[in-house]
Amino acid sequence: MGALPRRTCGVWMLLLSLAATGTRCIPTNEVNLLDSRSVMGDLGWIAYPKNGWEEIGEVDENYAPIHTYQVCKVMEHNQNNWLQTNWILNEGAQRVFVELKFTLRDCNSLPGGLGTCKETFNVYYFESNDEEGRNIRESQYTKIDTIAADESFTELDLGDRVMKLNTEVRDVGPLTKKGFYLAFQDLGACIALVSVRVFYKKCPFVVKNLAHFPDTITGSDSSQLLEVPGSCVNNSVADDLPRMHCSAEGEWLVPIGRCVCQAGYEEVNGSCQVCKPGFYRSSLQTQSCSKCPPHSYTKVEGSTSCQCEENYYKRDTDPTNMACTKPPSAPRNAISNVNETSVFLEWSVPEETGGRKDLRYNILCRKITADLRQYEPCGSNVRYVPQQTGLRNNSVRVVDLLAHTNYTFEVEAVNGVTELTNPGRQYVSLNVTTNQAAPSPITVVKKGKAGKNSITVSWLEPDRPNGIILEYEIKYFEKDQETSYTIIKSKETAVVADGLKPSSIYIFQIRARTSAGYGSFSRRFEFETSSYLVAASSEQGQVPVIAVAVTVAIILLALATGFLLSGRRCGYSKAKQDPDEEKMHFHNGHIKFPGVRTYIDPHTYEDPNQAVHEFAKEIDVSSITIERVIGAGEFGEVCCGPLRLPGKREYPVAIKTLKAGYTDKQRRDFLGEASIMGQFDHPNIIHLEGVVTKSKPVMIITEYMENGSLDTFLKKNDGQFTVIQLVGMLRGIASGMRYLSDMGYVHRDLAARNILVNSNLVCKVSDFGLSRVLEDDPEAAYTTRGGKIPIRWTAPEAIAFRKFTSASDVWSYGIVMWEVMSYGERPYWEMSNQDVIKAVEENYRLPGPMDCPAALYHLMMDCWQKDRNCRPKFEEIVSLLDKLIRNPSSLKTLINSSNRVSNLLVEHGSAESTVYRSVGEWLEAIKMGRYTELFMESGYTSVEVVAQMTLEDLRRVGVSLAGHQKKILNSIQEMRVQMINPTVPI
Ligand code: ACK
Repeated sequence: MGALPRRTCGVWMLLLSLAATGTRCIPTNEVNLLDSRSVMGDLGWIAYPKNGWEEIGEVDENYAPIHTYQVCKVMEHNQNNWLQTNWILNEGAQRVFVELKFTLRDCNSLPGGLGTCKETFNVYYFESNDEEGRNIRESQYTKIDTIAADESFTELDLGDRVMKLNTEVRDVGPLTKKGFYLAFQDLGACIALVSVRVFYKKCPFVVKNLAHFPDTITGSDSSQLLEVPGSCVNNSVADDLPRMHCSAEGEWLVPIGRCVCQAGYEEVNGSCQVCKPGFYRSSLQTQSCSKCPPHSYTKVEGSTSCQCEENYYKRDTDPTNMACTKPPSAPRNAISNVNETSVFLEWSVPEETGGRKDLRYNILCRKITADLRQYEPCGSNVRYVPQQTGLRNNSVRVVDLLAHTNYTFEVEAVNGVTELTNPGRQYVSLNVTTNQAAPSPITVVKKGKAGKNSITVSWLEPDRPNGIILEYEIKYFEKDQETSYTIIKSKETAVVADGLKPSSIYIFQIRARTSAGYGSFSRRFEFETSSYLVAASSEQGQVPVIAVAVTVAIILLALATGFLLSGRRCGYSKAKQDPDEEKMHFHNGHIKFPGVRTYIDPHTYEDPNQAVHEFAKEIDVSSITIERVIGAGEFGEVCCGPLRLPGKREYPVAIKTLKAGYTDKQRRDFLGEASIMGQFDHPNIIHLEGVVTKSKPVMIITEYMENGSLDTFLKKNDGQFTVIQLVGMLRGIASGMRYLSDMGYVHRDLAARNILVNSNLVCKVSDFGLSRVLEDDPEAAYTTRGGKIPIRWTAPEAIAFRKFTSASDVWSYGIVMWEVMSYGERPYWEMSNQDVIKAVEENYRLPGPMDCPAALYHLMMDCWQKDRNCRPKFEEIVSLLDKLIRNPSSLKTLINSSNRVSNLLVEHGSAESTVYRSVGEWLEAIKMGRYTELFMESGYTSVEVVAQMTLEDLRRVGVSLAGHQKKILNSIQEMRVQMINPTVPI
């Protein structure tokens, strides 16, 4: 018999199969339809002929059967041994895999049987929908493949028990029936079929992008990709179901789309988990559950939104992550500012903005009816700038109101949730009375007589004067030279513009002023001056005579008129030709000649009440609360308390009262101060709030100055301030005085007691009276000429012959400087007024206060120059003090204390003469006056600037002669020494 002994063969095959296979781990994407190794009982395969394939029934160490079939008819001819598996259900797979593990004997290693020995076997399959059992004929099988061994074993291997196991896999398909049989055909080989595994491949269930993809059997074709729709996991959704592709190898490829957790759920580890109470998820766009925004809550799981707390609201359009909000409270601190027939309303944001950014304001306007009984809506004629409702800014201008009418404005605050609530309107209201409207523009302007240098212009009253016209303002300038213009103020309807160039066109514009203010300027009118040539040639000889005669007549008439008028007007307006006319020149918006009078003396009003009401606002007594008395004035007590103007913030004011039993003159004088003060507007001049004249007591309301009058304040704080602080105070006073002198106002009683100090140490000039100097100043004494004058503060020329000017104010300013630097010491101590007058007359001056910087004492001494023209102007004082403040080291040099003798006066010596007032004066003194113009043109207009000059500068100015350069430079050098180390004559 040519077969290997069965027993022996069975043992080596068994060992081999165990060693080779071990514990089998099947990939998850393979599904076994048959695994011979895992069948516990009889495999039930059929071998025919019966002596072909035979099963070797062995068990492994776990006593599990190992089904191994072997055949080894290598010595016999014509072998055709079939081994048929039982029916294998394909479970829907169209393509299955057959994995064979086997060993095969190397024919060469067999003794003799080479002619018949085979080294391959065939594998077949047969498809059927039912079990066919043995009824399949060989011809019905379809061949899958001929299987050859990669490695065959030899006799030697057998001895070593080293077996070589082959594994071959073949795929079968497409399958179309429910099941199939496999068959193994042996044609004369020595084979042991250790295991047969039949499986198909699937793409296993997977959750990808929040979608389930089911187990999916791969397609029938090895290159086929099956598109598989996923289904969203619980609580997730998708617009388009996501898809994936199952490859023939059982791999998921190319995922498309995804599901997202529905609102109220969030994705955690591939599933959708519900939002906890207190959290919400409203939109599929957000990733995860969010905490409820401020002022909202949710008590349930899976919330898609949060509910607002009580009294909090949300608009549908509010983002879900926005806090719940409230309507705003009413606007605060609303104030109004009336300008003729327009009113500017301004307010502060409400205390409670409700937490929203869409805060807006609406304005409701009502006006009092003609019968003054009730309010009615303002109507559509009123305009609101920028608009009436939905205002974003805290202000609005309401224009085109009726003049002299009472209005109520309600400023309502609203926001996006106002309409969702019903808390009542949140508004602040303001009562406003419009002023008289300004006059309408002048429309008719005519050219009168035009001379070579002048044009007479006349005009008609405006169509709507809206009150009594107080004056006209005539602005004119040479055509195309608008930056340099002149303004004439006139009470008449005609003026003569003079100082003009011949044959030149001038532009004129005129506007009227009533107590309501200025109207708009008229349109521009162009008028031309005449020329000599034209006049001479056209009038042909005769006319010049007439012209000269007319001119002379006009001049005489003008002189006569001027004379008469100046007599009538007490001569106060020395700068004017016509007392009803004022003239100011402007260049680039600045007054060209400061000092030209713009202050209007209330005396010039026939009715003093008119003056008061022109310059001072009438305040309703109910707006004032008198809290305490702070002092005694000439006319009555001075009190302080809060002023509460309708629509304005409350602030403290000083209240000067006119005591009961006053005479008409006293009332006039008392209110005269308000008429003066009301004309000023400067940070160093006490500010007038208004007057109370319609009830008693009559009052003047001014800003409140916390630190009271400067002299008392300094005495109280002796030695407490730095020099810079003291100079700062002096600078403020000088600045206020510069303003007054520019306005043409002479104070006459400048003294520390008449300066008030506020909490920021700002000093303001106060005490503006008409007869005040004579009446109410306790320092004022009667002079030999009968006037009552504050001797110690007053310049000698004012004492001697009442020459009160800004220059005499400068003298007083010098005394104020002395008071400040000596912390409120009394000037000239206890000397009598008579002795003071005498000493000053004899050129004695106050000595420098203790520790006073030399530069300041030097300035004081300048203010006390006998010749008033030699005293510095306030303008110069301000700029000098500014320089000292900017350069504090300049204040370090003090007056030599050993030379300072208190209680003695110092002689006003000649050393002062080396200090030059102007560049011109200096150049004249060194006989270089010819260069004055060149210096001025080059901007070297003050000695301070000149003191910085170098040789280069001199050359640039145009001083080219070496000798002159030397002379000037030497003098500049001296000037510098003088400035650094001012000589104080002791
Ligand atoms: O030195 P005082 O406290 O300051 O005493 C006088 C007093 O009234 C009599 O004039 C004080 N006084 C005057 N006007 C004002 C003001 N606007 N603010 C504060 N105090 C003032 C002054």
